[in-house]
Amino acid sequence: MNKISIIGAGMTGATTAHWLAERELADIVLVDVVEGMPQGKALDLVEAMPIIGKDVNIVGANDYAATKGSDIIIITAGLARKPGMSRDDLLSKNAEIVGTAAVETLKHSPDAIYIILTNPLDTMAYLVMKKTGLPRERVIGQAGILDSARMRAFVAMETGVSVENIDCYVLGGHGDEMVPLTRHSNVAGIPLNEYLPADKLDAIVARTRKGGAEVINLLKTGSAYYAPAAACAQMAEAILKNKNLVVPCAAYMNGEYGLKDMFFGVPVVLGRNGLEKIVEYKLDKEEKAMFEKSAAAVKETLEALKKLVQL
Ligand code: TXD
Repeated sequence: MNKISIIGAGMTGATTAHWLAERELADIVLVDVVEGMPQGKALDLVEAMPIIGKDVNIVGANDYAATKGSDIIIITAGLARKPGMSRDDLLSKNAEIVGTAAVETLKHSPDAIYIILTNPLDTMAYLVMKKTGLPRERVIGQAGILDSARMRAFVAMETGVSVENIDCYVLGGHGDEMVPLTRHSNVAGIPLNEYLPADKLDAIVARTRKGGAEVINLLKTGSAYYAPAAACAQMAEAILKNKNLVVPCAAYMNGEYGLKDMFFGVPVVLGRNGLEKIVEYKLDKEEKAMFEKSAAAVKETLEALKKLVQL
């Protein structure tokens, strides 16, 4: 059985364990600093397995030793946004938590592939790669699957068409400047900008960009977790089953899309080596301008990180 360790057993961490267990994909370890909480959530999940008929071992722990020999490490540890907070407000605290978690878990799982969730996402993924010295194939950030799924859900609500017929691609940084690509998104093959009138499409794009804040403002106590966790589970499955699934993820850029030495949301091929390949779309002038604006926002947070942490 494969093994997946999730660092941070809060809302997204525990929900990722839930989605993963349903897929019967791997044994799962939940790690958190809060005593008893990861153990309690793991036990509760174990007790659900007879009901859903999945043979998965799930344990909780307060130390990294339990993560030994993991194929995948998912990092969700850190603070989440509250109403009025930007993702960047989380920077200094989360850099400390995520940096330590990455370095410590690698000692127990030298072959693991890392999926990063903690915000500010693109910057935390960069931190993990630099702190661990891992090649870019093995550090991937989750953002684009979620942002794209939100857009797909909004298109489904507008059109009444099955979510299965709707493909959307939201690229760029995981912030308000994210880039929903309407020309490449489609309903059963028909580009969105042909399928929907401009005003409806504009409203969907705007709602997608603010998708995270919309949920936070409703919840008031934390941020979204069902959809982000489902996205993580999809990434883990694509990797462990070597699916070569093309999905938007935050990847380390090495000249693709004209960007270097930063993480950015782009379509990637996910397989057993982690990031197998970056897919490059041909962008028009307008799309390029949106990419540049989003990249500038990511670079700004990255500069702030570099002032805080020696990398
Ligand atoms: O799409 C995305 N990338 C995101 C990112 C979608 C949703 C949430 N996103 C970010 O993930 C969010 O902004 C946060 O930075 C993280 C975690 O969000 P979550 O909603 O799961 O937050 P919780 O419920 O507060 O859980 C965080 C847990 C909590 O139980 C802490 O006790 C724990 O992290 N924590 C730690 N665990 C292990 N080790 C250390 N050092 C540690 N510090 C805190």
